[in-house]
Amino acid sequence: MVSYKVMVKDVIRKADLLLEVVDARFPDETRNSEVEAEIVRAGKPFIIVMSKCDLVSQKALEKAKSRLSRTAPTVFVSSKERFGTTMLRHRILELADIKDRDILVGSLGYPNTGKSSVINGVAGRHRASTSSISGHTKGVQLVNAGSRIKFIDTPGVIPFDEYDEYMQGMLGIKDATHLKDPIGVALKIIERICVENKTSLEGFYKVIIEDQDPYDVLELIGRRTNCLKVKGEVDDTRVGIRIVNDWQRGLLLV
Ligand SMILES: Nc1nc2c(ncn2[C@@H]2O[C@H](COP(=O)(O)OP(=O)(O)O)[C@@H](O)[C@H]2O)c(=O)[nH]1
Ligand SMILES: [Mg+2]
Repeated sequence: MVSYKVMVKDVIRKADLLLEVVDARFPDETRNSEVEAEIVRAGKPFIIVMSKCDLVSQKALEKAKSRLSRTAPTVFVSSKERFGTTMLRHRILELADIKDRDILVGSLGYPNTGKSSVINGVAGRHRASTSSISGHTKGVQLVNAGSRIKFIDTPGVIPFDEYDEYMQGMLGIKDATHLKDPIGVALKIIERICVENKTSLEGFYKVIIEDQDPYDVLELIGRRTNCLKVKGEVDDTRVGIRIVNDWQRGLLLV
């Protein structure tokens, strides 16, 4: 198997411009500094695409954008609610600045961050057949996106064993029931949401959060959702799995 590093380098070398697709719910964790450094080294322009923006409050989005745009132009996209893709197409044409041929745009990012959805959104009705590029790792595809743009869609660029279970849970790569520590992942999710948009968690689980620590919030949600053991104490594992599930299904807004 070709290593992800080889694939990343290869895509960066071939592309005129790169998209780094991050999950807007946790953009800092889904950025990859190694990938960014490699793009800069190759002297290629890149755009940070914050995907799944429908799951994030305007305030949190703006805050993240002001941080990320110090590194590269940053664009918001929601493939679900179909916004941002026209803007992204426009920025691609502007930044690549290639007039005499199609622009080849590589998309990179962790698995499940929304790369394929973003590409489909930009391609829209132009989306033609996809094809594998020979010599590439399985799953790398060329997608025709109509006037002047072609995408290289890649599978997740980071190997599974190189990031921890917390990332696998947050990204939805590993199903909640298969996590070794669903409680730990649930606590991270609670922590994340409480910092940015506590009211969304309160509204969804119908609880009131003051300044308890994440574990107490988990217990609170456990009582509220009736995740209890026979003796009446909270079943932490069950409520943990439930919270991770709700997060992975895009029900919890940041
Ligand atoms: N809520 C929401 N979910 C999205 C959005 N874009 C993608 N998803 C979901 O995220 C998951 C991964 O999307 P996909 O495009 O396959 O990601 P990829 O692995 O990076 O190519 C799928 O379940 C999508 O339905 C979005 O804009 N909003
Ligand atoms: Mg994909």
